[in-house]
Amino acid sequence: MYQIHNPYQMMSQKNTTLGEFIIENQGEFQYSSGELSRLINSIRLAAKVVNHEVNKAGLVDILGNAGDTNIQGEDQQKLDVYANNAFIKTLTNREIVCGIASEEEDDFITIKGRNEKNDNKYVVLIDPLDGSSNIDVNVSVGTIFSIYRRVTPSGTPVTLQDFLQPGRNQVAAGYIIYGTSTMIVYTTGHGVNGFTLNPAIGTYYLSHPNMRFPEDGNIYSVNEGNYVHFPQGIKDYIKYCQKEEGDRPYTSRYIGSLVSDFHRNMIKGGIYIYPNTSKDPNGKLRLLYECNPMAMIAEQAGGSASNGFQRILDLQPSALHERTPFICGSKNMVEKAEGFMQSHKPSL
Ligand code: P6P
Repeated sequence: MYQIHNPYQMMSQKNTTLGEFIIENQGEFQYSSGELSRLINSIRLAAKVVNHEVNKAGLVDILGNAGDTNIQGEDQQKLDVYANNAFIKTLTNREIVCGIASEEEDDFITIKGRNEKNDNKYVVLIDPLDGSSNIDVNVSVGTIFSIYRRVTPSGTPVTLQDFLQPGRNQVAAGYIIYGTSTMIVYTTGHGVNGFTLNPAIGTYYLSHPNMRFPEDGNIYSVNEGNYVHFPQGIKDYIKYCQKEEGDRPYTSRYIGSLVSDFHRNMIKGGIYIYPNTSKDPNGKLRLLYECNPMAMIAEQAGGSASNGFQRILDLQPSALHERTPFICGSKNMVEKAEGFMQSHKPSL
């Protein structure tokens, strides 16, 4: 188990900063021409900007509600709109990205670049502020990002095809969690590393090197309020988790914020489930900018992610905002849940 350093302690210890880590590991990335590093750096900057706003969200009532104007007469923005604009602006300014898709945008955004040559190589898909309904109750929220190389010819405008790639094509994926501390957790296909922001100096430090999903766990995360609408396989799996036998019953932990539930489960071992239901036949979570990036991180950390029948990263998307059932976490727990989904036989 790695030691989690106190961010305030880091100033006195030699700890790798995110910037140093990116430079030290740049060679690992097969396309490395520094552009992906600059892209990760731009996400780092946007995360700091958003973190500053998220952390004072509780003061919004004093400064003016979203939709009002604040004391400077500026329009008060909803935080998820603010986060969306911050990431789009930062990514656009760095001349690396040719297109952006976001949960907050109906269609993708084309970025031609200063030379209008459409020769930037990467597309980015983001959920700028996942779990934003938790902001008002001061519960952790997060940003999720997914990065691909474009597949259409350089020099032509980006197309929907560049975004509708299966998750296994991702070149990088990560999340920022705005919690008791702010962290960036990401992978470029060579393992998963977590960086904690030291707010005193605005620097991220490598606090969670080589993060690994424990193969087993005893935490299950699912909104059991939807139980009656779940497929029988998930109902059976939940009853399996609750049965007194062996290392069970498991603990139920559900924050209602994917990034937070995922992050805790990756550190402690556990499974997150958002299944299809009779109300939502394709589930609630979005494949492109929630499930694919989290699935890449999970697999890079030794975990797994499935829709109950197929590997998430193998799913061929057909629409920007399509949804998928999502089962993700400790490898052996996901396999068990898949067994129930695929057999539909009560195995209590
Ligand atoms: P429910 C937040 O809206 C989100 O997309 C995830 O972050 C979270 O895990 C899930 O939806 C919560 O959904 O239906 O349980 O409130």
